[in-house]
Amino acid sequence: MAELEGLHFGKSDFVLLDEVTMEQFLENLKLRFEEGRIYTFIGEVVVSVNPYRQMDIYGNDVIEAYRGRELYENPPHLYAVADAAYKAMKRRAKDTCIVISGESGAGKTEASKYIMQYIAAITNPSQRQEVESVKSVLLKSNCVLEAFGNAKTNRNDNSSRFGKYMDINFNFNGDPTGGHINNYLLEKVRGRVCVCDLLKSLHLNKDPTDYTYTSQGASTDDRSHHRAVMSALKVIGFSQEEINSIYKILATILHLGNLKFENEAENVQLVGGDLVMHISELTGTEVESMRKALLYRTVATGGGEVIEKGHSEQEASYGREALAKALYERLFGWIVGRINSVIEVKNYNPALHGKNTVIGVLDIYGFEIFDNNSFEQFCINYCNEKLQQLFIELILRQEQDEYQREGITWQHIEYFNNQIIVDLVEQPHKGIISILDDACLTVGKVTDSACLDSMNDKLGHHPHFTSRKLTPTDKTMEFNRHFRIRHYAGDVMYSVEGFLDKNKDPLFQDFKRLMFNSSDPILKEMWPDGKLSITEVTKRPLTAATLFKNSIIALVDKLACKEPYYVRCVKPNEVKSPMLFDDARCQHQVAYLGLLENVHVRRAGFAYRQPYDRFLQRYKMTCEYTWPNHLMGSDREAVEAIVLQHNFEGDVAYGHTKLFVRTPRTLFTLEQERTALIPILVLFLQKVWRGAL
Ligand code: AOV
Ligand code: MG
Repeated sequence: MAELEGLHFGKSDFVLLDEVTMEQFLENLKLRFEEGRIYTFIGEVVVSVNPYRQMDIYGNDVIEAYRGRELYENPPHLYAVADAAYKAMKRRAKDTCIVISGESGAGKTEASKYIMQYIAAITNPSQRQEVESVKSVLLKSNCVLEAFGNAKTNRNDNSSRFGKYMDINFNFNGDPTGGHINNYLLEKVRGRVCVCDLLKSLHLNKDPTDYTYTSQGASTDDRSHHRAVMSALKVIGFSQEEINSIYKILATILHLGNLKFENEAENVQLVGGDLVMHISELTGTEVESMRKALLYRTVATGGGEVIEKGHSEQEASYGREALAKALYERLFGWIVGRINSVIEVKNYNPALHGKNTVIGVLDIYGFEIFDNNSFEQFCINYCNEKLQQLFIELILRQEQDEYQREGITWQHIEYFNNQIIVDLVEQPHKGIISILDDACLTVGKVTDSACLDSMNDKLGHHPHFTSRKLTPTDKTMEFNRHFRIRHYAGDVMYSVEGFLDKNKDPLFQDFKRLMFNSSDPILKEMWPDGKLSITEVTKRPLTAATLFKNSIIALVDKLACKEPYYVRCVKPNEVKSPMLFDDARCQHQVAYLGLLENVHVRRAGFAYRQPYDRFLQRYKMTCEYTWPNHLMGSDREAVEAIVLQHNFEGDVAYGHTKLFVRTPRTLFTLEQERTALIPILVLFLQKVWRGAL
């Protein structure tokens, strides 16, 4: 079932382009998109274009067609990559990972779901109960995490506001035995949007005295979505008590949003007493303690004395917002932890069960450039720099390793190394994160713009950093408000406003203590750090940026020791249209995803490689020494005979186990010859069957 697509569908692998230029790349991508061919290879990398319509290419028949086949035997597809990762894991006991990247709305989360479905479909043929239940939890976890962590943004109706890395563990049979999910930087600011969407779909009663779910009046869509989330929660193993607590926390977040403060004779007061009563009931806390935590904070004076300090109206609103966001973040973290506790591999004994191998699937927010870019975009784009760095390193390293293993000389390729930008952000003492942290640790009031000054001082000469102060002629930047990073994907201007607040842990210890003392054991479990009293809180918690940096470094370490497979997603237009291929938008993505470099690297080395036995199997009919009878000694000798007969010696290299082919054209010629021979072959076989030969 080789893909012998006519010119009509363009080239199924970009390495087959006549010339590697942006024009040709885009032309091919566009042609394929318009013909409904949304996937194209670059070697083993799959480039995907969001079709923005339901495609009939994910059914069981398609899964069967890809199962256990080699990459080049079928048209490009996510299933081909999923199968390659699975085969490597199973045949060679390799840990592998599938990294899915692309910008918001490019189709990463959908791709990750198809990949998971494929892996679930091809494993556990004997239908063992325990394996089936691991698979269903892994699949259902997507639904729950999306319900809690996705929101509508202007770029994607179902945007993941968190990054997700899921490890799936396999036993020696290649069946899934468990898994683990890591989540990254849930965007708390958008938390309210997620919660509101969720509550709407759960149709939580608007009456604050009633936080129970009622489906009356909900639309069919809402009801079925609610049913799906509930059933997923139950399949995963959440108890009714836990589900109740989840609802109560969601209702709390909603009600906190309605809470208002007013200034009364210098003192800040709550407007209306009912709401705070409901909130304390929902959170299992005393009304008086809740009221106090909302209006005052406990501070330790220099002399070790503890005093209560009344909030200003602004501080009170700020505290309330911080509490709502923290409740949401901790709830999300707790749900992920709870799913992990269900799917974690238990009682695995390598001596007994063989090596436990892993396939990791990474679906993380893509590079973001908005009109106004803030702390979140800074973190997200830093994460993409790190992943790009890994991509460059692994793709090149993997090639080099293979050439070395097979005893073939490697020729070095130049590429832009974005390490310099990674350093700009993360270098200790000098990088942007370190400067931010210093500003946050400084006692007294440090403003965002003072922090920007400090960046200017320390990073003034950095080729990838600019601010208006440094280049006063730059009209695009407001004085003292913006800085610009020249990312590998393009220039992004960040507004420094709010950076410090978002980087600090904004939540008053009083709230943490209050939640820790909740009579709801599940809520209490989410606030272990509330155990400390104000005098015990001496060490400053790590800042948001540093925590994020640490988690991304840990992620990169995890990925770096696995054999990587890549899915690079492209968003064809900004209007979610299945028809429109916006050339300028696509060109930009192809450029920053480094896809042309990828093709160059792939072509500079050897575009194709195949084990001798496979190559022989496929092309033996094109050579008189190997067809109809194999007259040579070893497979390698037979392959040498095929190469010689076609005069391809100059274009190939012989590895220990594989044949390496430099230009795709060679393989193309063989493929064409093979196709031309097939009808003759069929005639020949028919004659054999009829006894005519
Ligand atoms: P993202 O994960 O890359 O964005 P999604 O995977 O959520 O993007 O895709 C966005 C939307 O595009 C989906 O809701 C679908 O409507 C459509 N779509 C994507 N892939 C397909 C496909 N293969 N077939 C049909 N429709 C598709 V973000 O999470 O915002 O970075 O943060
Ligand atoms: Mg997503």
